[in-house]
Amino acid sequence: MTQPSILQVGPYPEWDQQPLDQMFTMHRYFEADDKAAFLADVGPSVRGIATRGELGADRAMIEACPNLEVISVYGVGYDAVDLEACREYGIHVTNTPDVLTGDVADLGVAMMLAQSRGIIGAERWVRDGDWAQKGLYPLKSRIWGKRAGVLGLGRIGYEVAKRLAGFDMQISYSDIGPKDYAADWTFVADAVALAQNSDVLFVTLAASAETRHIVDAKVIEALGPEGMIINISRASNIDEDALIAALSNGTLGSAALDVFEGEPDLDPRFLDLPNVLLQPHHASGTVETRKAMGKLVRDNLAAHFAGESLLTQVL
Ligand code: 8YV
Repeated sequence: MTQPSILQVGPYPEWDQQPLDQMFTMHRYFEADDKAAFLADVGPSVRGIATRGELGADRAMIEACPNLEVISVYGVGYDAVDLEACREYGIHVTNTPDVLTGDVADLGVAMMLAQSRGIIGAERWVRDGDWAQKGLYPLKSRIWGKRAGVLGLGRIGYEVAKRLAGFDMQISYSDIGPKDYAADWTFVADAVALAQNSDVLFVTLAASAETRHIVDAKVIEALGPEGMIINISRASNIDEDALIAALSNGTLGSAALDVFEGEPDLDPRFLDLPNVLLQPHHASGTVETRKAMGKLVRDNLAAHFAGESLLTQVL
């Protein structure tokens, strides 16, 4: 029996590539020089697409694969897949929730600590000899006991809030409604009011057309010159122009970002700002999590082609 053909949108570690190559006929889209010609060539044979989180499947790709049955997303966020096109053509979609939650929350908290205590600058202070030449590193404000806002109390937001509670932070959150599992934390419906109530704002929302630029100039202004924004969700949740303006003119204190519009080619203005910590979209990037994500991508594809129920179905 011939193996199902899968369009592979981005690269995977060897521990995923090997089993995928054994189970399926993999077509490496990301290696093709002429993407349109590649799609025109292999598209008709393709029955599945395996994505990276941020490298998804748009309508043109989906329509170039008329026999497509399933898209297996390597990530919890499936905003890079055109769900409307999938609905239209009856294509199933799966993602990789839960397995990455703890690591994403860990990095978000690490980013907050690094920014608030100036850990990156302090390390440079030691390496560059400033400690010996200039003396002690400038003092920073403490983080424990401060007010944290969590915008989006889903799986990741909840794990962030749990960790922040360990720092005795006063926690507020916004979501579509109060959560019964968040009795110790304060629900604030409006994002501006949440920011007014927060010293640090964590953006942990699943991205969609509705959440685009939910963190806008007003939310940023409400955080104020001592405020900090941490984004471990998607760049589209924040108005980047407004963020860069506020970081430049000091109306926002600082930010720590794991995601960027147009990543990995981020807006070069970020590189000139001393008050932003930049991370290469690697909140889920531990060996353990990436192995679990890769396994889920394969297991969902295998389940689909075996006619079994999908493990983590979006559509
Ligand atoms: C990426 C992510 O998928 O889970 C998500 O939604 O954005 C990440 O885990 C990861 O960087 C692999 O592409």
